[in-house]
Amino acid sequence: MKNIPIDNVRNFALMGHTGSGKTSLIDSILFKLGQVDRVGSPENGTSVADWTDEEKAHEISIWAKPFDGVYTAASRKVRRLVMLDTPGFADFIGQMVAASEVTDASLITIDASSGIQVGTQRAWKACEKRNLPRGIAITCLDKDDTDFDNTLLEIKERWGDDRCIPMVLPTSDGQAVDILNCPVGQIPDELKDRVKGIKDHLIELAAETDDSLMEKYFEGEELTADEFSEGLRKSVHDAHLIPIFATSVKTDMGVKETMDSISRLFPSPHDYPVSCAEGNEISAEEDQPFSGKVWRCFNDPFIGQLTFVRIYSGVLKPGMEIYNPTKNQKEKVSSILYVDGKKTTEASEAKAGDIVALTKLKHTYLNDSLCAPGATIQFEPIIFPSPVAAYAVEPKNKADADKIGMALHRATEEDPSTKLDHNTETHELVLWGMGDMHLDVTLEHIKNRSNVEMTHHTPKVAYKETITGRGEGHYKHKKQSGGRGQYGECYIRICPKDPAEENWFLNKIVGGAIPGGFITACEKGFVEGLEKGPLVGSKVINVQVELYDGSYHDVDSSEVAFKIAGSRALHLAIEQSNPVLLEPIMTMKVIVPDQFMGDISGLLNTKRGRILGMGPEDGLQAISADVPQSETFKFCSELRSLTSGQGSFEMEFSRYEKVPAHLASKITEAANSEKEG
Ligand SMILES: Nc1nc2c(ncn2[C@@H]2O[C@H](COP(=O)(O)OP(=O)(O)OP(=O)(O)O)[C@@H](O)[C@H]2O)c(=O)[nH]1
Ligand SMILES: [Mg+2]
Repeated sequence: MKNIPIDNVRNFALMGHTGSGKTSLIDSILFKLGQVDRVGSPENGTSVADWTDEEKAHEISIWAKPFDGVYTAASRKVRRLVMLDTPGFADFIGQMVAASEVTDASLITIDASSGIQVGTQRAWKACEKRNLPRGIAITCLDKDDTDFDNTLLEIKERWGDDRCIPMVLPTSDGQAVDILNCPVGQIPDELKDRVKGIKDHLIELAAETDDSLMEKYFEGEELTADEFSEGLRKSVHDAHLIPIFATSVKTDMGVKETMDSISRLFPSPHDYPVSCAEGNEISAEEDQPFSGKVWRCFNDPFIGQLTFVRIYSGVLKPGMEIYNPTKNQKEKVSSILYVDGKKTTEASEAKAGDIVALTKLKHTYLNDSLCAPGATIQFEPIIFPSPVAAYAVEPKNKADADKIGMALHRATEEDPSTKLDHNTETHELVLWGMGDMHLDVTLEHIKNRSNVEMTHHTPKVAYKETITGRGEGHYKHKKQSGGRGQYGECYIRICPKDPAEENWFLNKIVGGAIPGGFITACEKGFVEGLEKGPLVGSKVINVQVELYDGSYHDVDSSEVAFKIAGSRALHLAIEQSNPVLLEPIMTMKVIVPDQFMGDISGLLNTKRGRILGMGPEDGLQAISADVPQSETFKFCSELRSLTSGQGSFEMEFSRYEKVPAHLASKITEAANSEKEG
């Protein structure tokens, strides 16, 4: 890669609603950068960006991917464009979040035929979080019934008239004008007044970035060309100016002008210092110690482990020793790769602003920091949304049982918005993700990569049981069948235990009715007895057991005999103590636009939800509610369809609660018939 000074690097992520043309724009840009000899398209499977089997099959992007190239702008200035294509589909939000955390700016795409959509708002929100500089490409302007000005108006109404300024305007004959670069004489008559008005407004925005420029402006003095362009860059940097670009990849309109405008206006890594965990600012200087953050890991079937790093400072070269402060491990840089879709190019060095993949790192994983040995620069980890949808998975062929653990482990390690949960109570392997599509794609990816097929079903709920009354139990385990017999007898009382109380076992044996060693054996029997309750065979919790009497035999008593006596006595006692079924309750926070409040309250009601509160949050409404876990497995898809994708939610385990009696009997019957069947 040509050695381009850091000041001339433009690093940005394409973000926006699914289908708004991000990947198509990347394909078009890569063609203009000379990276490919014809323009690829996600539509017909020729996209350089959407190249994986899963992306081709679903015709959407699934993973965030870096691309870069050297661009000679219309001004003859040479810029390096480092771009991240991100998926817009809601299930893959984790990839967009990661990309937005490691780039210096964002280009948000809005399909002119649809306007601002829920994915556009998600992208905007992610930018707001870091006050990320951003521009907006209005795409698909070749489509019927699209109108640049209508979409522009919608954008201005949503995000500010003064701030959202068109920089690349369409002409009535399907061309585009880069208003800052087009010589006045070449501006079509239809746009002359408009361009002048915009430029006047831009001068004001540029002047506002600096007191001395403001003074000049008020005194009627003209800003120099440098003052004007630097002022605009600063205004974009501060997200006070959001440049808007008119594009269509189908008619090749406005793409080059957008690249020129981005090259001119977007920040360089120098303009965007990041803070490390210790609070120090790391600036993108080559002569500073190397530092970087891992934002994605991927196991390439041919190359092996690829660790994608955003470099924040210094220079990285093959063969260098580096340090992973997150894991306190040394690493050695093997190859440094620029990855453009399927194509990889070995680099002799990489520096601040770059997004590269390192091969063969041994201890480094997603969200780890890397730095020069002795520097100990650590960055805050990227916070990913928690997964909310789950599949219980099983191998399709029993012979693959050994392989699925490894394959799932690898997939979840690569994708931070998935989680693997080995539920020891239901004995199920549960894969969590951001929605059914995400889970389906993860299973497809595993099948394509590891040749392991899985089936899935709704996970079982890990019910528990407890008692609501007191009970007594007595069991004498006595067997005489020739040779040494078995003997152990115990008497117990049980009662409900306060969850905060740690002590569940009370030894009230007096006078040596049961010798010490056999008391421990009884205790083991109680522990075993609590593992399988009488209702559905699940764990029994919050029970206090008091052992108060028993008897033993000098010859026949053994640990085993007392363990059996303990476990049986406990079961008898539980049966007398009004056992009840408990279910896990999740606390949910559902976020929806105002107009869906009624529908969501209704939906939560049908799910036995208890609304805890509601109130405004970031222009939307947040409803918090307690919902039994058994009712949450389909909530993700129901919420999406009810709100046309505009609702989102998160949830966490809260506590166990009694299952209402009418449901408990159904669950108990089902569990018993399953046992018998
Ligand atoms: N007519 C027209 N169609 C376009 C244009 N840009 C993209 N498309 C089509 O729109 C569809 C979606 O485009 P993508 O580039 O895959 O959209 P995306 O934003 O990457 O979508 P996700 O990856 O799902 O987030 C494809 O069928 C494209 O061919 C355009 O400028 N004009
Ligand atoms: Mg895409």
